[in-house]
Amino acid sequence: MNENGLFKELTDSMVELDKDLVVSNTQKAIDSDLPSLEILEKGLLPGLNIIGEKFENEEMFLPELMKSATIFQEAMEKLRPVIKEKGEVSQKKGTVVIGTVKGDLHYIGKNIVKLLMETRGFEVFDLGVDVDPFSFVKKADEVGADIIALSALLTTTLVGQRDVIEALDNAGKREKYKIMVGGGAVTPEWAEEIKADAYSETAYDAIEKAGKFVS
Ligand code: B12
Repeated sequence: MNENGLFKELTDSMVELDKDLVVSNTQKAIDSDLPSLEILEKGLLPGLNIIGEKFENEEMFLPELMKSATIFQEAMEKLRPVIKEKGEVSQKKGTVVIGTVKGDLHYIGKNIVKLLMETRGFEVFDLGVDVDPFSFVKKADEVGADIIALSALLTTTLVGQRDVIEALDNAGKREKYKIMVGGGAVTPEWAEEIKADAYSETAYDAIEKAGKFVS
């Protein structure tokens, strides 16, 4: 089977929520020496996007959404070591504090950004999900971060990104850190409105921009 066929099979098995097939298709793609980031971006993530659309159209419901996240994590167990192994092992480039903002429990995208940043030599402190603004500021101060990276997937939690920027402003620390924002709900307009230093639609773009901030 050609690589597009393999990616499609992977996407389809994700949408069908067939855990065993997703895991075996991921392994098949790895064994076929397909680039690990493409396995992620052309195989697994399109599947999650379709599931998101089906959820929106009420063709799938919360239990299926939850199942998709679990299956995705299983596939990542296979893919993560390959991404790490093939990533550049470079000198430490900079320090990042990352997290998903208050009220938001989505972490898949954040974890991908974290993983790619680590493979590019960043030291990443991950605060997890549902993180309040002051925890971001506290951790960034503690570790001397260069960048604070804020993920938000819900339109209702976007404000959490602005809250972090305001908390920094109020503490007179805004200039100390570059603020990167991303996650499904974020738009370039929103990033501009809250005066974030960078917005990225993909994890790959995020590491390119992060690299520029510390070079
Ligand atoms: C899986 C999933 C869940 C899982 C999350 C599991 C987990 N632990 O993460 C569960 C089941 C828990 C869940 C719950 C809910 N979800 Co949900 N979920 C999704 C789904 C299907 C996939 C999300 C995902 O991981 N995408 C894949 C990742 C890789 O994409 P990503 O996060 O956008 O990340 C990429 C970029 O954005 C970027 N990036 C991400 N973060 C960052 C950060 C920075 C700094 C940068 C630079 C870049 C960056 O890099 C990543 C890789 O390229 C989406 C649909 C979709 N298409 O996104 C809905 C979706 C996000 N969920 C939605 C909703 C409504 C909910 C619930 C409210 C449902 C409910 N009624 O309870 C709850 C909310 C819970 C909460 N308080 O957070 C809606 C949001 C609508 C909106 N705009 O507000 C979506 C869009 C589905 C839909 N179409 O309706 N969800």
